[in-house]
Amino acid sequence: MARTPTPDDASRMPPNPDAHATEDAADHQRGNGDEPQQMVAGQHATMTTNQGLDISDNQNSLKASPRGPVLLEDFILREKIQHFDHERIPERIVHARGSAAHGHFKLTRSLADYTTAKILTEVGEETPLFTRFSTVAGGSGSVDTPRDVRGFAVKFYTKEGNWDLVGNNIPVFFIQDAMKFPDLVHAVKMEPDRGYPQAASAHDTFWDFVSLTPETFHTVIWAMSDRAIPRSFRMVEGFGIHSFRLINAAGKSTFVKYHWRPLLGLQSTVWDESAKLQAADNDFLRRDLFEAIQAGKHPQWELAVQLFTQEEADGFPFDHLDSTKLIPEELVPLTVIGTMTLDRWPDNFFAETEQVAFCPSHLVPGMDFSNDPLLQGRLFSYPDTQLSRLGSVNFHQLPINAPKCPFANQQRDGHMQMQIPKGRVNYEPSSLDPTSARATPDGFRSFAERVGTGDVDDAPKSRIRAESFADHYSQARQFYRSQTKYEQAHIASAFVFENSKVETLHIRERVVGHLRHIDEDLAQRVADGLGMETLPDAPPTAVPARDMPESPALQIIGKMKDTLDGRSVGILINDGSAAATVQSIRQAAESAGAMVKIVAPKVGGATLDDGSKLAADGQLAGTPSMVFDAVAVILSDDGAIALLGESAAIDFVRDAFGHLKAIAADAGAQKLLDRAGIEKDAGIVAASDVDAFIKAAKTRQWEREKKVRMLA
Ligand code: HDE
Repeated sequence: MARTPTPDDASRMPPNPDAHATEDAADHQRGNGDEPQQMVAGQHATMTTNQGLDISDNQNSLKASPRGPVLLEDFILREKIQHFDHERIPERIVHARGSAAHGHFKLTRSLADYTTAKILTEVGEETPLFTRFSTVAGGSGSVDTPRDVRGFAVKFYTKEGNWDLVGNNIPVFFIQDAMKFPDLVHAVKMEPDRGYPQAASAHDTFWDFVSLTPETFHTVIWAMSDRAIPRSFRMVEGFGIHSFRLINAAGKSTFVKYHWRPLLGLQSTVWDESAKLQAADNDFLRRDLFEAIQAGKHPQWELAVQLFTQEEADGFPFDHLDSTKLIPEELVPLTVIGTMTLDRWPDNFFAETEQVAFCPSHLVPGMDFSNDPLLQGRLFSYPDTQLSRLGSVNFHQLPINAPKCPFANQQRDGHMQMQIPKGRVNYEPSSLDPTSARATPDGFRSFAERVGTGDVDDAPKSRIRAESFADHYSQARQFYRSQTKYEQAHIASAFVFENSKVETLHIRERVVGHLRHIDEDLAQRVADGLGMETLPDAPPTAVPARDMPESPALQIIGKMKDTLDGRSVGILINDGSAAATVQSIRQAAESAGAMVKIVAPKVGGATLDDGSKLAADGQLAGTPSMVFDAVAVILSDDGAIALLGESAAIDFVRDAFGHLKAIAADAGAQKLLDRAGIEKDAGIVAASDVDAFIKAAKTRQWEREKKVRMLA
């Protein structure tokens, strides 16, 4: 019986010459024949099974007859389906949703006085790295823009081994002791009986836990600030949070805190924008990072350090071992020591972004830990979780995790061993193989800290929280009072929003009670926003808040840059739009550093007034103004009238206005603005005044906010 032709017939065509070229490359990669041969996906001209058997038909399973049962014998079908069935691995228990990029770090200032670590002493050296940004609470398939802390984890492939700086975009953490981490995470994740909310802290269990755990309040107030709703991963700061140690050649220890500062400046969204972005584009931050890197706009961060001695730490008004505290920049200034550039998107999301395994105990000689009890717990947790996630003690052999310097020891075997160690010697000491790996005096040494001095008290062992950790409110107060009035309003509103989702009244009351310790005005605003008749009592506290000097470095607005560099501008057009105006706005925005996208009712584009056809980058219904930093609306009279009946067009301008963005409009577009009820202000400019538009587009119109939103 004649076989029905199938699409696979095409794949039986002779392999193309390019495929042979890549096959050569694969052969080259296989080395001189000594190493095990590995087929790299996509680098072989013909399709094979996992055993290297050429496949002749990738469309049809093997059947007893054309309409008969499929045969168990069909090992090709079984292999394919079985591999597919096992594609997923457990997602990270926290930070499941992430996006990453390759890049490098270049040291500009040596820390040789403080450390022997080559990565921090060899000025001009470029160290390859891999950086993963993440949300914390949501699953791997959740959204990019919930209110949440962002992970900021960097793996430096140094000459002396991998150094992982596994930080967050907020410089403090919710809890002081690793013992509380599973409780914190259980409380913030979806509730166990109902399975929601996904990726949100606005629910009873989170606020129940934090309101019973006063140490969380400093980080909670950061998480209620606009830091938790960033505009882009490219525009977040990063913090190692804990104090670490640097050790110099003389064995002297200096404490260090690490800070990443984005060269594009900080930038946040407003909450309504963030919430709408979750519908407009689940992948907003991932797409933003990908598109910027693909466009050659490689994001950069300065690495800065705060260095301090044990004696200086002894004089701080708080305990530097307490991760709920930061060291204000005014107390210990930041020294910039180098720059990170992210310039390459991973080739494969699973192999790299998903399988990368960070751990704070990945460090190099010249570095060590502090006694921060949160850090100490992390040292256990990360390698432990990699075992359940990646399934084998050999996860360090995965290409994304393997050091780029030589590594050797007598650890052997285990699931998925990828190496083939040679010889008899798998132990040490040994004399049979003089080339087998030995310890070296130059290797990693722990700082010889003495119990009874410095950080470590001479005291009986106990399960006790140090008294020096007891002040839970002073830095929260300092943070709140250091914000601009706009940011303070956002914080108060975030508390109101989140607690309005809390169904249990006494939890809401407890939260407001804590806020009274931080700032009475904040507590009152939140109580009003929640519709409370009276202010609840503040809970008892061992250490009442002290007033600390304001620290403008804690603001976001103060750290935003008036720039279009790395930002995006959307231009809404329709048939008949003025070609010259579209062109002049596009040119000006691009030369100011922005990426420009054309939005039209049809993705095929629109015919402009000069008869030319301009293709759209996005269709109006799927490209709302949330995805831009500023918008221009260029419409003919007829084009505008056609859009008055299109709510996506009205929303385009209304949302841009509500999200405090600059809008350039020509005469036609004014009809749309009028329909949307938009009043003119400094951010609404004539499309002909390109300079005014670019100036307004570089910032958000904070003064407009009181007109568009009832903030707490
Ligand atoms: Fe993590 N954390 N964490 N964490 N963390 C994980 O490790 C943990 C903490 C951070 O992109 C897990 O590989 C404990 C602070 C980032 O792959 C896990 C404690 C900070 C990432 C884990 C903390 C972080 C993680 C889950 C309290 C900022 C994502 C998957 C003692 C300094 C890394 C994994 C990536 C991931 C444990 C607290 C940052 C379970 C026990 C503080 C950026 O091991």
